[in-house]
Amino acid sequence: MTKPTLSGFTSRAIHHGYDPAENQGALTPPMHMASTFAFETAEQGGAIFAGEQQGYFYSRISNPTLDLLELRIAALEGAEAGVATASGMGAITAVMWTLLKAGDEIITDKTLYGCTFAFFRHGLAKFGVKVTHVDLTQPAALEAAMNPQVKVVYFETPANPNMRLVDIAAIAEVAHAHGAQVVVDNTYATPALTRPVERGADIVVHSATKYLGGHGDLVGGLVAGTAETMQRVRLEGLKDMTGAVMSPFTATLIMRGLKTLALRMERHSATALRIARWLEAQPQVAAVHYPGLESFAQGGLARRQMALPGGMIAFDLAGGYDQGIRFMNRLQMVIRAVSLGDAETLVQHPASMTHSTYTPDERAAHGIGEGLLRLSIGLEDAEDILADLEQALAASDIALAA
Ligand code: 4LM
Repeated sequence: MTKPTLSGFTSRAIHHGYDPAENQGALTPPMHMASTFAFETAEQGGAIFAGEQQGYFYSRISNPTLDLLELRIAALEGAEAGVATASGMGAITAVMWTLLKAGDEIITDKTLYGCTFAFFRHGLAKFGVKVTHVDLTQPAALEAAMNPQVKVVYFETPANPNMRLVDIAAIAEVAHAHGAQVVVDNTYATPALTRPVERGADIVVHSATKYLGGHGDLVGGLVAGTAETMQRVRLEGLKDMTGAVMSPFTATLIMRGLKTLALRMERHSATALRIARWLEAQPQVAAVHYPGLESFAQGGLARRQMALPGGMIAFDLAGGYDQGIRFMNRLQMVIRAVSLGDAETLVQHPASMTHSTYTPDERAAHGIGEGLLRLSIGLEDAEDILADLEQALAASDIALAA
C-alpha cells in the first residue's frame, strides 16, 4: 500500500518516513543500537566506503534510526535533509567547521546562548575566523557590515535569554545579496511555531535537548538544510571534525518527543501568555519580555513570524539581582535549573548561569541584564505555576524580606 504524503505538521511528526510493514509490523521504529554494519563481501565494503554504493558502514556517519529522525526534522522544517548530532553545540560546531575557514568572517546577532557565544568568540576566533556581532534586529545594520569575507550570518530568534526577535526573511535578503549563508538557531521557537527555511534561511540548527525532546531526559542536536550542504556537514563537520554523533537511543526519544511537539507548544504558549500577563501586572516586576504581550516591542514581527508566542519568558524584578535571587530561592514547585522546553517549569538567572560565559561588559554590550530572570514555562496546570510564582514574589519583596 502506498503511503500518503501527509500535509499536517503533527501527522508528519508521527508518521513521516516510517512504514510498520517494513519492520515486522512494529508500530514504533526499531532502535538500531549498532556501531558498525556487516558487509556481504569485501568488495561491497570498499564500494560503500568509496560512495559508489549506498549502505551503512559505521554509526558515526549514518545509522537507520538516525536516518529516520533526520528525515523527520527535514520534513518538519521544510528542508531537504537533516543531520543528527550529539548536542545542540555539536550541531552548531559541526555546521561552522564545515562552512568556515581561516580568513572568513561570520556575523552573528548580539544576543546568543552563552556557549554559542563562547564558541564563536573564543573557539572560531582562535582558528582565524573573524567574528563580528551586529544588532540583527536592524537589517540595515547587517547591510552596513557585509563584506566579501562574510560567509555566514547567524542568529537565534527568539534570542536566548532576552527574547529579541530577528526578521528571518529580511536578514536572508541582505545576506544572500552578498553571497553569505544564513544559519538560524530555531531552538526556542521550534518548527511548530517558525520554519526559518520557508522564510529564506539556508540552515537551521537545534538543541534537541529542549522542546524537540521535550522531557528533560536527553542531550541532542539537529541540523536541517539542503541535501548537498547536509552531506557536507555529515562528512566534514560531523564525521571528521567533531565526531559529535547522536546515540540511536537519543534519536528514539526525540522521535517520541516530536509526536507531541505541536500539542506541547500550544500548551506552553497558552500558559506562558497567562503568566506573562500576570507578571506584567505585578508592582515588583519592572519589565516582561514575551512575544505574546501587547507591550512587546516587536509584536508585529512576532505575529508574522511565530504561529504562537512560545513558552519562554524573560523578566526583570524592580529589586534587581538581589530580589531575583530571593525570588528564585522561595519557589517551591518551579525548579531552579538551566535548560528549557521541559514539562517542568524551570527558572534560571542567565548572568550567573547560561550567560556567565560573557564578561559583565560583554553582557552589558549584548543586551543581557544582570538581574534578568528566565522562565521556561512547563506543562503543569497554569494555576499551580501562578500560585508558586505569586508566593515567591511576595516573599521576595524587599519590604517583607527585611
Ligand atoms: C540553556 N541552552 O539556555 P545543547 N542553542 C540554544 C540553546 O539555548 C542551547 C544550545 C544551543 C541551554 C543549556 C543549558 C538556543 C542550550 C546548546 O545544550 O548543546 O544541547 O544546546 O539553558
